[in-house]
Amino acid sequence: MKLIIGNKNYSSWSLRAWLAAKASGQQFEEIRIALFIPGSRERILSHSPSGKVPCLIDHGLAIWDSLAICEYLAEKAPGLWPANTAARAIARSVSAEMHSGFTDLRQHMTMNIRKDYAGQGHNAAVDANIARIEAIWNDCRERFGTQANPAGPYLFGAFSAADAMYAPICFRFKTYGVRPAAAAGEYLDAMLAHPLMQEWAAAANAESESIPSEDLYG
Ligand SMILES: N[C@@H](CCC(=O)N[C@@H](CS)C(=O)NCC(=O)O)C(=O)O
Repeated sequence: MKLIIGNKNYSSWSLRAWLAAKASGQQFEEIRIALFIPGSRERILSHSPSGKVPCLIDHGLAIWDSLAICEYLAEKAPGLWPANTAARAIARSVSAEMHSGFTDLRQHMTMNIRKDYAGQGHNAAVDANIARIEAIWNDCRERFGTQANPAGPYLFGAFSAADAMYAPICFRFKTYGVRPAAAAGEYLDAMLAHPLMQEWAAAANAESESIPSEDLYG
């Protein structure tokens, strides 16, 4: 398989698919295309019919869109979603809510791993998004995380596709200095300490390109 991704510092959708692919245990070749420079659109389109990253290629079959990629990988590696039916239904609900929502937070707190924008990006709508995310994390940890088999520090115990979907939020909370209380805060710490998150962050820090329009606060 090949996974087409964008800049690790900025491309939040790429991070989701990359984490899911790694967590699935499947071997894949990573093809990184720096976004928004001359030629990048053509390069992405040579792999991805939507012109967007991420895109997974498996024996010539292109699967685009982060959530579709998670579902495809989960068919090969069923452990990517929780085993329990109720937990799996809620994992899919919170993943779909992430995929289709939180537009204010995504607009004003773009993923930018290299920056320290503590205190920036807040308005009433962004703060409502943050409150909803904290509520989701607390609810998942309380209802499923601690009771899952296997238990673990992630939303549904063991690391799942739902954690991959919320991973960019964790990097955003770090950049913008958002610190949730209680179980949500412990979940944030566990995610930021995850070896794959650290591997991605190290690669983001080593990237040389910057996208000025994404460096929102200088
Ligand atoms: N809904 C898509 C969003 C994909 C997306 O917006 N990708 C951005 C990068 S994070 C992209 O490819 N931008 C390049 C462009 O629009 O030219 C998904 O879940 O994969």
